[in-house]
Amino acid sequence: MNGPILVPILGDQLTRSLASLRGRAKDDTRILMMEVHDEATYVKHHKQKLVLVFSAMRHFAAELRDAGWQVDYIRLDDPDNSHCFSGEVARAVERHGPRAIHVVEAGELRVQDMLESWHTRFDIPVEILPDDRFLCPLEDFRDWAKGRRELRMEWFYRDMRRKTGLLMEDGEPVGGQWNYDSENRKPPKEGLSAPQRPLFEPDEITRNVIELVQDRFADHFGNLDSFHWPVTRAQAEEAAEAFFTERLASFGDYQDAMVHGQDDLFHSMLSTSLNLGLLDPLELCQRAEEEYRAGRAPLNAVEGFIRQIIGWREYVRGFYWYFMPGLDGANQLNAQRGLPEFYWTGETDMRCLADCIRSTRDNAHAHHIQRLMVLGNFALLAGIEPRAVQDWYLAVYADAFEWVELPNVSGMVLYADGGKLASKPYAASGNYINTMSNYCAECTYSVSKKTGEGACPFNALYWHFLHRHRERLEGNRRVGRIYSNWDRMGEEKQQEYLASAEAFLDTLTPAGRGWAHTEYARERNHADRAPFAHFAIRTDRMAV
Ligand code: FAD
Ligand code: DLZ
Ligand code: SF4
Repeated sequence: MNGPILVPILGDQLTRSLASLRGRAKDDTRILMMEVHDEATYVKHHKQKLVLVFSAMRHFAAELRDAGWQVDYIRLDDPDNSHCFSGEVARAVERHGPRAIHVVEAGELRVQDMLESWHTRFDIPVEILPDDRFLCPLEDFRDWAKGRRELRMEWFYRDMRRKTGLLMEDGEPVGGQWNYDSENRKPPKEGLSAPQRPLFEPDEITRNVIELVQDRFADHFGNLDSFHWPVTRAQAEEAAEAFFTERLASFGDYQDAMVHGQDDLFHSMLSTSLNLGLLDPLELCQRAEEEYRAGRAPLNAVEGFIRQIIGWREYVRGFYWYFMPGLDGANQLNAQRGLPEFYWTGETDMRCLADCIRSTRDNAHAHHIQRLMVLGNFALLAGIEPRAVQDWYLAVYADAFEWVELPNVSGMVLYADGGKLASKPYAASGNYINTMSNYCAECTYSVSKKTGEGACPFNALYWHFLHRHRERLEGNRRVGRIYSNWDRMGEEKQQEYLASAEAFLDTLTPAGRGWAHTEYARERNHADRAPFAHFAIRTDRMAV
């Protein structure tokens, strides 16, 4: 075949400087973008996430065409659509007889496996290019990780600061400290509220997609009325600018705060744009640093924001590829309980959970501490099966892609990796939620009551969790000493806690499978997952 180079661009590769486009001649390139059912349903994504991905893809294709590129755009309602990536590439190969395929590596293993099958399947050269939109190449992460007794984000982050030069002066961290996290845990003060972020009204392209999603994915979770996500780079830049000038200064102080009625608080709400490729992570961090240098935002806020991006975001991506396949099947705490149905319905008297689920349903978003210390903490303490939790997080958040969702859920929240990502489980009783939010004051449960009727369920669940994992956790230097409090309680009190937790757990109704999966998707997705013990280091996947 001697046709043009075929360049498939996936839904989270919406970047004009993508490696597969850089330096290519427009008249010798055929871009392929595909809306396919398989991707929309491998978990039943939130309706807003579907609209976001399809609308951003359509806008991006229009921009590429305006810039003179030739784009084959396969819409979901195209009658000939085969509804899977490989099927659409096969049709494009038929149409254009390309002499090669150039594609940027996928963000997740499931899709990467497809790309790697194309060479054999189509019998033409397939060049899979590293995704250099991330700041840490995968082989750098591997070199950093291999041989270390334990992996910790903080050490990785310091190297990333040195490498990028962000907030550095003469080789030292600005302000003399690497990390100002201890200043970033302020409880919300009475009446705390943040400026409204820009809300983008759906244009005609987005309205068409909303109709399509309402029509075809009506049984997916989530509310569509409040769709306001940025769907173009220009909108994403506007959203970023509003964050830098109006909310960044308080980002650090209230990073861990939760306020009923203030869904975004001082968070950037930029994860969807970053993950789709509409914004560049380094540019965002440089822009944040500018606010600090100009004296408009304090160091704790700017360092905290930069750490989330060049630290956590890059770290979890490296971690994902380092431990895949295997991480998705990890269950070191042997958690077996089904996901409670209220994660989908929001019907629970626990006000903190109900509010976080409401925000998730209305916005396809909840901020970090809600995901970690309310929704995640409950799943950890109640012993919910990791795959069910992974599927939920992957489905319900507009920013969820497996490379970022899985390490956060499996490692940070559930400790299912046995402590590879986090040095201790983030387990907390109701006291933490009460300190960091205004949820408890109007909850049906009493946060100060420890056991029995009307007691906050987190209190008994906390001790139940620690008790049942004593063997594993007692030796952990960050958790071990809590057991002396437990031992001091005496048997009667301990039994009250355990009985209270069990009585509560008995009330939970597990969710039916239909919430997260279409009939066949779960079997297809989980059928042959590798055991976690495998700990594969996929050198073949590491970019060179
Ligand atoms: P901000 O609070 O403004 O933070 C700035 C940016 O830092 C974010 O946009 C994001 O890109 C990055 N960031 C912050 N924390 C993390 C983190 N822990 N891991 C990776 N990047 C981080 N983030 C996703 O992008 N997709 C997910 O699927 C996802 N799943 C998560 C699941 C759980 C259980 C937890 C605890 C966290 C998850 N996160 C995920 C991380 C974090 O919650 C979101 O990135 C954040 O809430 C997005 O909102 P924001 O843009 O306002 O973030
Ligand atoms: C998440 C998603 C959805 C819902 N739909 C599509 C799609 O139709 N076409 C596409 O190219 N990408 C989609 N995506 C993103 C992919 O599922 C996948 O998560 C990323 O490409 C990462 O590998
Ligand atoms: Fe949540 Fe307990 Fe507070 Fe109710 S009392 S909001 S359940 S932490």
